Amino acid sequence: MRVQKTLIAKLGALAGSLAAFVPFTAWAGNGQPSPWQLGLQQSVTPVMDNIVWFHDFLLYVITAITVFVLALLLIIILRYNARANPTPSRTTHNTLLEVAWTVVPVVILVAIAVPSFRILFHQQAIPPADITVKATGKQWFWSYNYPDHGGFEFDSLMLQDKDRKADQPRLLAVDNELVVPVNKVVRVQVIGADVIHAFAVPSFGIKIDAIPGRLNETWFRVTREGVYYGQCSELCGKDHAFMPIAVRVVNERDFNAWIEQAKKKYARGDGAPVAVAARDGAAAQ
Ligand SMILES: [Cu+2]
Repeated sequence: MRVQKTLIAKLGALAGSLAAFVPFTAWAGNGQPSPWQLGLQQSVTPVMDNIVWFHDFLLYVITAITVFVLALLLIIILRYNARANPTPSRTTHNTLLEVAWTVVPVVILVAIAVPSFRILFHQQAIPPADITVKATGKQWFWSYNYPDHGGFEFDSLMLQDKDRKADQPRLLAVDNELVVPVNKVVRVQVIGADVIHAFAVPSFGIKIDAIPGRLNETWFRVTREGVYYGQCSELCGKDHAFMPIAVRVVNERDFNAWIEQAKKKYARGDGAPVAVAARDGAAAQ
C-alpha cells in the first residue's frame, strides 16, 4: 500500500514537472538548452542545418540496422532452439551470404561517409568572410576582439545570480556579449591564452579548440536574429563550467550602431580593471 502511495506521488510529481515544462517548449532549444529537451538545439546556420539532417539520417540508419538484427535474433531464438530444431544443420559456408554480409555493410558505410565528408568540407572551407572576430579563451572567461573595426577588445564574464535579469539564463548569460550581424559570414579566430579551452555554440554547429600558441579558425552565418549560448567545451580548470559564450545576432543597422558605441566603451586600455574586478568577484564566489 505504501509502495503504491509513493508510486502515485511520484507519478503525480512527474505529471507536475511535465506540465511545468510545457510552457518552456515554446523556446525549446532556442539558442539554449531547455528542460526535458530531446534532440539538438534549434539550428540557425546552414552548417547546423546539415548536422541536424545528418543526425536524423543516421538515426534512421541505426534504427533499421537494430530492428533487422533484433528480427534475426528472434527468428534464431524461436525457430532454431533445441526443442524446435532437434537436428541442427551442419552448414559451415555459404558464399552468397558471406559476400552479401561484407558488401552490404560497405555500401551502408559509403552511404554514411559521403554526406559526412560533404558536411566536414562545408565546415572546414571558410567562405569569404564579411567580418572577423577573435575569441580568446582565458581562465575563466572569454575575450573578444574585432580586428576589422580597429581591434577593440573586451572581456565577457558570466553573470552572477544577483546581476542576472529574469529573462537571462543561469550559467549562460554574460556581461558583455559577442555581437555579430545576421546573414553575414563571420570568421571566428580562436586561441587560448593559458590552457586549452574550446569555443562552442550548439545552435551554430561550431566547436573548436582554443589552443595556446595556435590560431584556429571556424565560421558561421546565422540566419535569424537572437541570442545564442554556448559553453567552453574543453576541461580547462576549476571554473570551466562558468565561462559561457553568449552571441547576440542583430541586423546590420543595430550592429553598426553597436560597433560605434563599443569602440568608445572598449577603447584600448579601458575596461581592463573592471574585468579583473569582475573576475575576482566570480572567483570569490
Ligand atoms: Cu575553458
